[in-house]
Amino acid sequence: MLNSTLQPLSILALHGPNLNLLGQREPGIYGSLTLAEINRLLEEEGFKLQAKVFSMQSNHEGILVDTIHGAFGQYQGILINAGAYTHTSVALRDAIAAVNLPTVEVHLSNIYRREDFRHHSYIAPVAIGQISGFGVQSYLLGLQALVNHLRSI
Ligand code: CA2
Repeated sequence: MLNSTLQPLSILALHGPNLNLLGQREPGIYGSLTLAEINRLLEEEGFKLQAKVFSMQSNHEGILVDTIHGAFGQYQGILINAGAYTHTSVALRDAIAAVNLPTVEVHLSNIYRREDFRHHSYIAPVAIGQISGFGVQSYLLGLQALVNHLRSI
């Protein structure tokens, strides 16, 4: 059966610090795709799911907080790889809790197989779920999970 009656969704994909360097350094940990390539794959996956994906990256915590605030009323859900701010930022966690938009946390690497300081996420308790360790597939699986969640509420 065609899904032609599905409500179109708008999803914000947020990328945190240093993720603009993807594809240029450390391909062994983070893969060889650039952020632009990941964003294009997210758009394509979104198209299949009838969801429009808007991507944004910043190295600045306050800009990410402002972007999360601005998401309220504009997007139905947030897909976030907060990078190193995952492990440090109460401000990002509070912003996600404040806008109360369903949020999925993703990581390219498996943060639990890495240094101890990466094992704790401030985002996880305010996210509906977390996907970690599958490279670019973490983003695509996260988007699928977020859209499925939004269509089920
Ligand atoms: O695995 C992930 O997706 C991380 O969120 C990536 C963060 C790291 O701090 C988290 O613990 C796990 C780091 C992103 C840095 O990205 C780079 C990309 C290319 C070259 C250097 C860094």
